[in-house]
Amino acid sequence: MKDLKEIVARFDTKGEVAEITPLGNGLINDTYIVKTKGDDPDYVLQRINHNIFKDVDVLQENIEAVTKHIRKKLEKAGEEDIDRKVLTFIPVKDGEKTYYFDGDSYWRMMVFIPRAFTKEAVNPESSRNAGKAFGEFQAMLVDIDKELKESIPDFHNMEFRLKQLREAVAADPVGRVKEVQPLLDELEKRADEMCKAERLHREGKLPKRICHCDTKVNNMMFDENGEILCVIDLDTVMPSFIFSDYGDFLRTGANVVAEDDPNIDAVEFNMDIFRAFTEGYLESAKQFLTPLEIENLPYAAALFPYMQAVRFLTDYINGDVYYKIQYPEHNLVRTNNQFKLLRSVEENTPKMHEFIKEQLAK
Ligand code: GN1
Ligand code: MG
Repeated sequence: MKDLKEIVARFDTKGEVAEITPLGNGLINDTYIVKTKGDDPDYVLQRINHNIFKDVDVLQENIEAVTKHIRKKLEKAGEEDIDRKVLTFIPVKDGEKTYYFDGDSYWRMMVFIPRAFTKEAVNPESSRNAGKAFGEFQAMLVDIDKELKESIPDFHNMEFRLKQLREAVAADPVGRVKEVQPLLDELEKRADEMCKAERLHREGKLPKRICHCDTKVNNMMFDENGEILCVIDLDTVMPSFIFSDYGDFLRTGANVVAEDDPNIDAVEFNMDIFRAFTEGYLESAKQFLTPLEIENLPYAAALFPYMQAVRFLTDYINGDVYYKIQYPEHNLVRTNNQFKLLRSVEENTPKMHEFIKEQLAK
């Protein structure tokens, strides 16, 4: 892998590269682990998907501001092992920027966190910890002094996502609309209700806060004892409704199967995960959440499978231009999976409200 070694050489890293191999299964960027010889740290190398992150300066400025702010908070709190609790980005040699442009692609590097693991599935205990961790992540960023920009404009804006779907349907570039019409009808039926957050925001009732916006289960690092070390994949950290982080975790964590499992009958929303995660999240986030935000947590649990179904279906109709796919129907399978999850959330909504009420009364 000569080329990748040349990229690595542009960054101000320590040690001599031993090997570079692919890492993880993100749908957007290309990720590698860079192992070094001896005791020097290993690194993560990423090719940033520039089609999606159009402004790499904004992207990296956001990430640097957030990681620096969190580092300061951890130091102030007297935490140990801080290098494993927040990501460290490496500047280029003789420069300040934390990315390198090779004339074609944008690259960045961070320190690989040793003895840490990601998970593709969670149990109630790790979900409770995850809830706390994401609540703490949001809480730590409440007083960040830098104003973050949207690294992807309108990323979790439901009205915008529906507009994209409707444009794709009108254009029908690869002739797939006919086959998905029943799904489109189901999604349209719920469209108004699902755009509630945008309306509340316009009415001045719902704030935007700094959120992670990609709180998939596999975006958390656990230590050898199953404790959460930190939250990773910070590309989408930006101002959003807190629903983003609460809802997107449940979308992945509480689905009893993977988001692309083709066995749609098996898809179900796991209420044990919901209860544990909500308990953990409220524990750390109750301090800053408004009553309206709390009241709408069940809405957030529905919003994210819905939004993801809209996004996957839009990509399917557009001919698979956004998400990496492994086979031609992949985005359709993902859509059906997320829609089934939404139905399961809808069935459980009254129970969710009850549970949250109980939690607040405690
Ligand atoms: C993408 O990068 P990754 O795979 O963690 C996507 C998320 C989706 C997710 C669906 C920038 O996340 O918004 O929820 O796929 N990220 C972007 O699996 O679009
Ligand atoms: Mg990821």
